Amino acid sequence: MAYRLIILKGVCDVGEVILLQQWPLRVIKQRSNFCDDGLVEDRLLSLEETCLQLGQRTLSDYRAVAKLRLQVSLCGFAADPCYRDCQEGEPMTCEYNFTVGEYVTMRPAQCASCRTLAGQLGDAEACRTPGCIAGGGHVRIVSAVNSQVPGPKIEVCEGDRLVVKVTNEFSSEGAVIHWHGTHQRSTPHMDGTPYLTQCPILPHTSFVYNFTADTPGTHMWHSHIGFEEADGMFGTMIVRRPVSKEPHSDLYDEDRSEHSMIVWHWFGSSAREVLTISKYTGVRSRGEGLIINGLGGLEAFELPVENMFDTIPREVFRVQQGRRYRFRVIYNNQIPCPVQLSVQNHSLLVIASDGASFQPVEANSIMLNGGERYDFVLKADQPDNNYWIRFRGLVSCNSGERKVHQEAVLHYEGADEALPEGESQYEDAVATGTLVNPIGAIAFNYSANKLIYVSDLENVDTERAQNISGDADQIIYIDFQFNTHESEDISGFWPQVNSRTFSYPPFPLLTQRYDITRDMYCTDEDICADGLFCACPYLYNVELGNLVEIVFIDLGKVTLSARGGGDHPFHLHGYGFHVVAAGIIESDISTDIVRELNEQNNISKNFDGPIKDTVSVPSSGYAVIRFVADNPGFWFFHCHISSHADMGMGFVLQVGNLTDMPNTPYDFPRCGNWVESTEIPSGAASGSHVGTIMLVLLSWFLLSVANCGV
Ligand SMILES: [Cu+2]
Repeated sequence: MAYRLIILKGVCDVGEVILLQQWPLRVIKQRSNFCDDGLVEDRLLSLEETCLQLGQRTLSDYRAVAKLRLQVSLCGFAADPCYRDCQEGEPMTCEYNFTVGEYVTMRPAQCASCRTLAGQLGDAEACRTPGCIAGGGHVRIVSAVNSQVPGPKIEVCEGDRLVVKVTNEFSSEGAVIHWHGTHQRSTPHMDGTPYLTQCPILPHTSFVYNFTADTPGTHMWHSHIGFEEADGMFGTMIVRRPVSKEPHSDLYDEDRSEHSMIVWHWFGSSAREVLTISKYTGVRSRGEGLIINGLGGLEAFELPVENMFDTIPREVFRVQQGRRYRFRVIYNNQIPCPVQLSVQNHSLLVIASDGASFQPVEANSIMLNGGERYDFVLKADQPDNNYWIRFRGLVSCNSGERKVHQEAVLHYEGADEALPEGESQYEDAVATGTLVNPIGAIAFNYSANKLIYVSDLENVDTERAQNISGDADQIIYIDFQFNTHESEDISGFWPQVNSRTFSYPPFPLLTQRYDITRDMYCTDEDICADGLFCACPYLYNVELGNLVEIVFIDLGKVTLSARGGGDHPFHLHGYGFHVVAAGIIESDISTDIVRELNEQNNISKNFDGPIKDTVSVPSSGYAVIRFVADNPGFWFFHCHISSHADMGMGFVLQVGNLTDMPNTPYDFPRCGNWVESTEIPSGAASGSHVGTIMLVLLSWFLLSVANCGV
C-alpha cells in the first residue's frame, strides 16, 4: 500500500505541516486548504519511507496533534511520546502549549473540504486540518485552545508530570484550565478554579500549570470561567496505568486513543449568548445538537441553520472483528440534557466511571450527565459491517419538537467505507434492556429497561478505596431547587444550594488565604432570611481526616410541562468519593424528610459503592456520598451543568486549617480589590522607604526580645 506524503512549511500559522494519507483509499484534499504556496513535497511513498520521514521530526511540536496522532499511529509510534504503554516507576515529563482565545467554526479556507453529502460517510480527517473546527457546520464564535475544539488531547501515565503553558490570547477574558478528575494532592494551587485556587490568567499573559497526573482514568480538562468551557475550551484527558494495575485489563484487548469520545453540547450561536439571554429573560434554552469528537451529522440537529453545508462527516471508530475494545466517553454539557448512549447490535460491558473501576455490568445503554465519564468494553462480535453509535438527549433536549440526537459510526475492518444502513432517528436511540445510571427516572418512562443506579455498583478499585464505613464524623445536608426572587435585579428561576447562590470572593481563598476576613464568605451560621436573594462565597469547614457524609437532596421535580432542572450532576474538585446511596421520594420531598430517614438509619448504604467525582442526584430524590477528607485545600463542589454553575449552584469545602494546606509558591500571581487608602503609613508620605524599614527593624527587635523572654 502506498502513502501520500505532503509537507508544507510556514503556512496557516502552524509552522510545518505533514500530512500522511492512505492512497488511494482516502479522498485526497484540495491543496487550496492549506494556502498552497508553502508546498514543499507531494509524492507517493511506501509506508517505510514515510515513517522514516515522520520520525525525523519532533511531532509533539505541532498544533494538529490529534490528526497527526492518527496518521503516525500507522507507523507504530505516537505523535506525543507521553501516549505510551505505561510502565511502573518510569514517569515522564509531558509538556504542552495551550494558546487560548476566540476563534470560529467553519473558517472558510481551513474547512473547505470539511463537508460531505448527506447519507455519505465522508472523510472525518478533512475536518481535522489545522485551523478547522467543524462545530455545527456553520460559522460561529467559539473559545478554543490552539484553534481546536475539542482542544488537544492529553494522554499520559499515572505519575507523569504535566507541564502546560497556557497563554491567554483572548481580547478581553480571563482564563483558567481545570483538570477535571485530577486531585492535585500537594498542588491544590494547580486546580484551576478562579478565585478559589488562582487568579484568572489575564489576557496577554501566561501561566504554567505543573502537577502530577495523580488520578488514573478518563478525565477532561476545561476552562472554569464563565462560558468558555461551554463555548469550546475543553478536551480529553486520559491517565493510564500499567496493565498490571488496571483492575479490568483482562477484559479488553485494546485501550487506544482513537476509541475515546468527548461529547459537546452545541448551540447555533455562542453558549455565552444563549445562556445569558436565558438567565435574564427566562427564555428557556433548549438543546440544539450534540457533537462527538468535534463531528456530527447535521441532519441530527433540530435547528438547521441557513446556508449550512451539506453535512459534516461523522466520527468513525474502527474495530476488528473478534477483538475487545475499551471505549472512554466524556460528556461536557451546558444545559440539563443528559444523554443516553447505545451501540447498534452491541452490548456494553460497563467497567469504570470518573476514573475508578467497578464490578463490570453488562448493559444495553449508559446515561451520562454533565462532567461524568464512563468506560465500557465493546466486543466486536458482529458481522463485518457498519453500526450506529447513538446518543440521544433528555430533559431540555427532549422537549416538544426538540429531540436532540447524534450518531457516530462503528466500522468493522473489511466492511464498506459507508454509513450504516438506514438513518438513525431519535426514537432509534431509545434503548431497551439494561440501563446504567438512569437520569430523570421520576419523569421518564424507563419501564422497558432494567435500571442499574450508580449506588448499586460495586467498587473494585482497591487502591483508591477509602474506609468509609461506620459513623461519619460530619454530615452535611445540601438541598437545592430553583427558587424565584421577584425583584428588579433578580427575576426568574435560580438554581440555589441551601437557598444560597454561590458568588466568587475577590481573590483566591487558597493562595491568598492569610488575607481572608470573616466578611468575605458565608457559612450556615449566616442566616439568609426567607425571600431574600443571598449570594455569597458559601463555605463549609471540614476537619482534616474527617469521614464526611454529604446528603444531596433535590427538592424539585422534573415534569415535562413545568420548568425543571433534570438531575443535577454535582462535581467535587480534589477528591473521589464513594456513592453509597441514592433514591427517589415520590411524595412531597423535603430536607427534613430525608434528614429523618438518614438519622433513623432508614437509608440503606452501600459502603462498597463506586468511587466517582461527579454524582447525578435524582430529581425529587437524594444521593449520599462519603469520603475521607485527606486532601487539604479549598475545593469547589458544584453542579456541572454550565448554565447552573454560572448561576452560582455550588459551594466550597475548606478541608483543614490554613496551615494544613500545601505552601503556595512565593511569587504566585495575586489579585483582589483595591481602593486608595486614606490612611498613609508613617514614613510613606515622605516618598522614601526609610520609615517602613525602621518599622520592620523595630518589630524584629521586639520579637527577638519577646522570644528571649519565653
Ligand atoms: Cu444543575
